[in-house]
Parts: sequence; C-alpha cells; structure tokens
Amino acid sequence: MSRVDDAAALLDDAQRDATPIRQLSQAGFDLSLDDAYAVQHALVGRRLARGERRVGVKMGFTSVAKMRQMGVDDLIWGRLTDGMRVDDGGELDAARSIHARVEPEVAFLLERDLAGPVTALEALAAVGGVAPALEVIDSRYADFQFSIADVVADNASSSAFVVGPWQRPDTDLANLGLVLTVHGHVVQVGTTAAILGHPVRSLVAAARLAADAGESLLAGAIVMAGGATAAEALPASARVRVEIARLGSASFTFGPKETS
Ligand code: OOG
Ligand code: MG
Repeated sequence: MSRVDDAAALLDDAQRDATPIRQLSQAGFDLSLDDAYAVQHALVGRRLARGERRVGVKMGFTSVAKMRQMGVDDLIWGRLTDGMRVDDGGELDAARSIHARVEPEVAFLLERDLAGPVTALEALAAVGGVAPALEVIDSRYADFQFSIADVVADNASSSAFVVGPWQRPDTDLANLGLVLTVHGHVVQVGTTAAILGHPVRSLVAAARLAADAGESLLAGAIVMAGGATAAEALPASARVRVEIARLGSASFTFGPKETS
C-alpha cells in the first residue's frame, strides 16, 4: 500500500469505528495539499467500493466565522456520497459519530454540468434549485484539530447532510437571515451573505476547484455552499433545525436510534 492509501485507510477506519485518530501531520505523514486531496480521493473511493454513490460536493471555510473557528483561511472542498445524506426530518445515529457539530448551509442543485472557470451568471444558469441545508461535520482527528492538509485528507470533516425542500433557482440568496435551533433554542444566527458575500461565489469556487482536480460538477449534483456561522457541537440527543428567510427550513433528529 502507498502512503496515500495508508492514510485513507486510517481515516476510513476512524470513521467506521467512530474513534478519533492523531492528525496525519503529527503521525509521520508529511502531506502537501495535493497529497491531501489524493488521500481524500482514495478515502471516498473506499466508500464507493462499498456501494455508495457520488452525489455532489461540499465547500469548506467559505465564511469568516468558520475560518476563525477552525484557524484555517483557505477554501477547501470535499466529496459527498448518498451514504451521507439524511432525509429532511430524518434521524442521524449519534453512536456513529465522534464529536459531531452542525452548521447552517445553503444547497444548490445543478441541472446542467458546470466545469472550470465560470462567472457567477454562468454558475446561476446551471442551477435547478436552491434549498436550506444542514451539514454535520465530524472530524476524525482528536479534539477536532487539524492542519489544512489534515482536514482536506479527511474529506473536509464531512459526515452527513440534510437538504430541505428545493426552491426556485431564481430565489435571491444575497442576504437572507437564518437561525439555527437545537431543541427549539436559538444557537446561531446569521445571514447567507456570510458565505463569501453571496453563496453563488461558493458555487463558482466549487466549479474551479473541481476542475483543478480534473472533475466537472455534473447535472444532478448537489453543492453545499459552506457553513454561514460557526459550527455548533451536538449534544448526545438533539432536534436540529435551520430556518432561512424566504428559503424555508430543514431539520433532523440526532440521537440514539429509535428501536421499535
Ligand atoms: C471543516 C469543514 C468546513 C464548512 O462548511 O466550512 C465546512 C471543519 O470545519 O471541520 O464544512
Ligand atoms: Mg460545512
């Protein structure tokens, strides 16, 4: 096995066992950013080999709130699979996560392929719908601490995502107020403007970063634009909801699996 495959196996096992590992950067892996994306590719490849399907991409560190919280100031991206999707209103098993956090996001659904350097107008023209969304991140690293290469290798901490009802693609996303609640209590407030000034910029960046990696964003893909506020640590059990003005809401329940 190569160094890249070794690193991918460590991260994959950490996720499957819900057991944190040391940062790769502190465990003798000296990864460049390109190496880190190669590890991410191999890591997601292991999921695909188990039967999961690619459904889109997620952007990371698109807001100042997120960059500050994690001490990182570069845009990153990760790959989403159908195995990470939780239905709107559905349940996420807390036992399968290490130290999950949730963040309010906006999701785009592409109805046309998007590749390479595109303008905001071209990006918007490829969009078939926009939706309120939640992302659950769960770093595989102890204490949720990492270097940029570590977090890229770890598929940008992705764990699960929830997409609310799709809205018209021409919904103006410029500056929509949003509220994140846990058990009905407000835990974060913000605006879609926090996402690179306008969430469409995140879509433009996603097309560029995917193209740099030799990929296109294909029709049918979901693009998560990135957390609009700092992420909120999830308690052992939680009813989580995001409400975004004019876009609507998305929710899920985090906790022990219901047995019936
Ligand atoms: C990395 C993932 C960042 C976002 O929305 O900014 C991210 C992390 O914070 O662990 O998903
Ligand atoms: Mg996120």
